[in-house]
Amino acid sequence: MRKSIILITGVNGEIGHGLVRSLHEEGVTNLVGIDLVTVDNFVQERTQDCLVGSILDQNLLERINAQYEIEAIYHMAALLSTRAEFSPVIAHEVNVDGTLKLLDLAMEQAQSRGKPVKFFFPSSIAVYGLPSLKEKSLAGALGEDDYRYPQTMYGCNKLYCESLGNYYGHYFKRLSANDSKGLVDFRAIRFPGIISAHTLPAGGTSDYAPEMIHAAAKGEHYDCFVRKDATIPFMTMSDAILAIELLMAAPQSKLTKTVYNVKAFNPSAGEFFSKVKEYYPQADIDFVTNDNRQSIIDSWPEDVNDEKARHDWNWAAIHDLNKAFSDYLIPEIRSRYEHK
Ligand code: AKB
Repeated sequence: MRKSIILITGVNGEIGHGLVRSLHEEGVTNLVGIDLVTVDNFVQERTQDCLVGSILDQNLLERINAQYEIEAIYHMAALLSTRAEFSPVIAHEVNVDGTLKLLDLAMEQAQSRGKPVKFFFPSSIAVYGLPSLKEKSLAGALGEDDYRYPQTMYGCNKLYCESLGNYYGHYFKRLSANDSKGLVDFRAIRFPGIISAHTLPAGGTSDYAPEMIHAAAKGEHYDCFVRKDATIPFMTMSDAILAIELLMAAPQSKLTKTVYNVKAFNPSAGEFFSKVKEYYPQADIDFVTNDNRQSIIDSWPEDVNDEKARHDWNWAAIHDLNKAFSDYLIPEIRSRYEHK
């Protein structure tokens, strides 16, 4: 008999760590992870098994399919926006071909189990593309159907994978005699920049905020690569995990969309810097704009409308900017670096 598991790809990544932490705290004991690297002890101790390999390795996925019965997949493995701009073809292979392979695994599992497999997909505000700062300012908070003109390979990947997930969930092999509708229960959130107290991001363009506060906490100099007026939405990692869990726990009948916006706070980089200085007056931070990375931030929305998530699955961020610092970032970051 195959063991029933929950599969997390990119398990050693930022959101992977947050998911493992939260699901383990809730008593989930059948977590299996995949990552390109050997996972750290934190993940190892909280998972039933961790497989080192690529989501593109069909033999690995076949092994997983044979060995396990998958209840749900949290597909976190991806190349983020900055890294994807340096390696766009590899990004497409990982972000799109990898997602297609995982969707196909979910479908095969659901068909053999005879019941749906839940599939969480982390999309991104990178699917949006504003053509100018003026239009970004006029557009304000974007709804899910606004300005879906991505200007990065990562954003293109995420937007197409949203459509792939919708296809697998509602239209898979629609000329076949077998009805697969609903077997892959695809659910996605377009995440803003995410700030974790426990981990640092790798290869994102929104990384300036987490990099700034972690550098301040470590007493290190930091050159912020965006202008002080650069503005995009952010949320804490704990709120990102809360959003995932609320969406995945929602009855399918309550969901009017497969892809949702969520929001928490949207400070400018200068406002974020001021907040950091409140807690770290000695923070040694300069603003040295990288025009290319800035152009990506300028194409992303200054805010998003998350009323659909609020209505369908009772989403509400716990941390606004002030609470993000006072209740999450500062206490957790201090304990992280003071123990070092
Ligand atoms: C990135 O910066 O690429 C990601 C994102 C906003 O999706 N953190």
